[in-house]
Amino acid sequence: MAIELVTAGESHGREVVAVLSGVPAGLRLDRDGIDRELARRQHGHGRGGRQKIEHDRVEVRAGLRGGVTLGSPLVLAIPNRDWENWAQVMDAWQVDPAAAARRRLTAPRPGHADLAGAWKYGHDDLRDVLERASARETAARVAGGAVCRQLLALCGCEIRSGVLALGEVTLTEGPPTFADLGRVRDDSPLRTVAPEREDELVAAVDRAKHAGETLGGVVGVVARGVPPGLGSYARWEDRLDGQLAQAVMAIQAVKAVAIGAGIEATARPGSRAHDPIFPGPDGVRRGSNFAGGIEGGVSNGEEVVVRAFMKPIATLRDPLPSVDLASGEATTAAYERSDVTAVPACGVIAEAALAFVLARALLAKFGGDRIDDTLAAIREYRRRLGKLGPERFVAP
Ligand code: EPS
Repeated sequence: MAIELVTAGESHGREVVAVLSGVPAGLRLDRDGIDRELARRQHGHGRGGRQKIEHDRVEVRAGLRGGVTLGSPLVLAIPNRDWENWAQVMDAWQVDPAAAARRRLTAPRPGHADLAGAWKYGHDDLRDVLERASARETAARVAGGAVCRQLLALCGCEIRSGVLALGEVTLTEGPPTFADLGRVRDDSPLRTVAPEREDELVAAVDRAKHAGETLGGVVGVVARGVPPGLGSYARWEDRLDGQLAQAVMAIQAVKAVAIGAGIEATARPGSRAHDPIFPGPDGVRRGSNFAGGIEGGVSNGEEVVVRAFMKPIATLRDPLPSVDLASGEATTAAYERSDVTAVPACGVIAEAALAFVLARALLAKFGGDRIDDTLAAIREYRRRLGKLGPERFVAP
């Protein structure tokens, strides 16, 4: 049974929820570990007023007994503290339909889901789109990803991320390594790979805020200890790079994803775009990792390297031209409040995306209704690969 992650909840509703099914039984969950991931996601210079209200904490509502997974679906809820301030708006149609009609949002923001969402679902109040399109939903993805991360940690796999570029400032060109991301400090203002240059970036965020602007950027995410053989070339939809790209691209405002040196390699000759294979005393060794740990849609035991490219947030204090969908007249887009940038958070969310996809691929290969069975299958596989397996692959 494949592991699945469904999220639910509106940004200003009671809570956001993750339902994670297919996790093996017998996994001792570290609830504080989930909360730590949630706190990492909330951190970052440039977040808006909402983050002063929310202090995300997970409530595990199902799937756990005595702190250990049962093999049944996990229900992870994160209450929205801001809900109290919005309860009337959220339920206005019940309380006072006439007032609700007057409060309708009808000026879609360019770059947001507002317009296409209103057309698609037939909503005449854009709140009915934005409440679910909001990146608040990523709190649930991070909670689900945190469980996957704990499962992966048992299997010897770790994930890191960091900001590589913000607005016009590029801190590092090309794909990062796991070691590069070891420089990122979660308690620093922007979680960058170059802490010594963060002041420069903090100033850029402040300038953007002053100007009513928003900033995009690039994050790098790297997983180390991924067993070889996850994903498959045999069916296009099983290709690991395709699955990772889908999960990372599905993060709000991400518009491009690269695996390894996927972008840079386009301008190189083939002899400098691939990673030579050498024999070694402890297994097969690679001369480089341009492939980002994936060849033919299959993990090869090297670090899995992903970059996500995030556009600037679409909610602008000085809004762009729009059309009032109630009157058909020209207007400017709606504005309530906004973050200046959420690029540091994007890294944490992308870690969760990798954790989910890698855990799903790992369970697809090794199975296991109980976590001990999964670990035993990985050890057996390591034994089978022997001295001609990847030297980096160390079984748990
Ligand atoms: C978001 C808009 C802002 C962000 C929100 C994502 O929320 P609000 O409209 O309440 O000010 O703060 O992100 C979160 C709440 C979060 O926890 O990440 C949007 O439109 O996507």
